[in-house]
Amino acid sequence: MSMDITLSREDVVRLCERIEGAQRRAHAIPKLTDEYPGMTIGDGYAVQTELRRRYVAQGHRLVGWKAGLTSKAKMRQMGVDVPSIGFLTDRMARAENAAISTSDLVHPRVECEVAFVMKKALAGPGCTRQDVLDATDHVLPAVEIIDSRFSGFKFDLASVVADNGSSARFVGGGRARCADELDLRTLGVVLEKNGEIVGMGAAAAVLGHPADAVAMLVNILAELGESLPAGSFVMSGGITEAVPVRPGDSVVARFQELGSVSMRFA
Ligand code: OOG
Ligand code: MG
Repeated sequence: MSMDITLSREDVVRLCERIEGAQRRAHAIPKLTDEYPGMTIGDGYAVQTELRRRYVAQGHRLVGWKAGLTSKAKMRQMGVDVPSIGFLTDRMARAENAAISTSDLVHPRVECEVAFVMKKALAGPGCTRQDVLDATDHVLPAVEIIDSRFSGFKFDLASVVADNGSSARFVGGGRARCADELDLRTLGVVLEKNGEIVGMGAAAAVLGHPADAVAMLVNILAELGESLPAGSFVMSGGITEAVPVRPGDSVVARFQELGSVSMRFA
């Protein structure tokens, strides 16, 4: 994975403004590599870092990070075979059972994920599954609402990284549990939309163990010169394919051992 930056500072800022505009106005834009075919993953992260800097400067609070494209189901669905990371802010969080507006989103999709809340800071390189489990305060079930800003939800890794991994909203809920009381590989989840089962899987779908996805995230953070602070909320990546939602839909993710997370869309 090349973290080399080939774009000029001016181009990074220009692309960041384009992404920020698309996120704010909820309108789709062509993927960035249509104009910059030579964009690297490093360029994507440079744009994402600039986006994070701007949101923080505007008063958004960084609450954690997400790993993406960590399961075969997601990689197959999106045609990308390398995981990515993105940042999460307080403005993206929604309460359990909330009505989530779709008028400020382009084409939202939901996915079920295991979330980790950290009691200790973690820094890479070389972060392992065991390091993650030792630093975890508790795990909880979560639903991520992703929303690519790219037309047709079609992109490549450099573009989706620049768009902060399609991050849009997230809902944590259910029951918080200590990670060492559970087998996080065999933990099952069923995703229901309007009372019908639309996806199911086990958390092992995420890189063999969801804590491995968090370790990978910490190691990518190290390549960006960042670390994971204590107190961070971390989503480990969609277990099943993401499912499109529209106004009027209700969604429940039922996790074995961890309870369920519900929301509806307006
Ligand atoms: C990229 C974000 C993927 C996940 O959990 O795999 C992601 C996308 O599919 O738009 O959040
Ligand atoms: Mg996700």
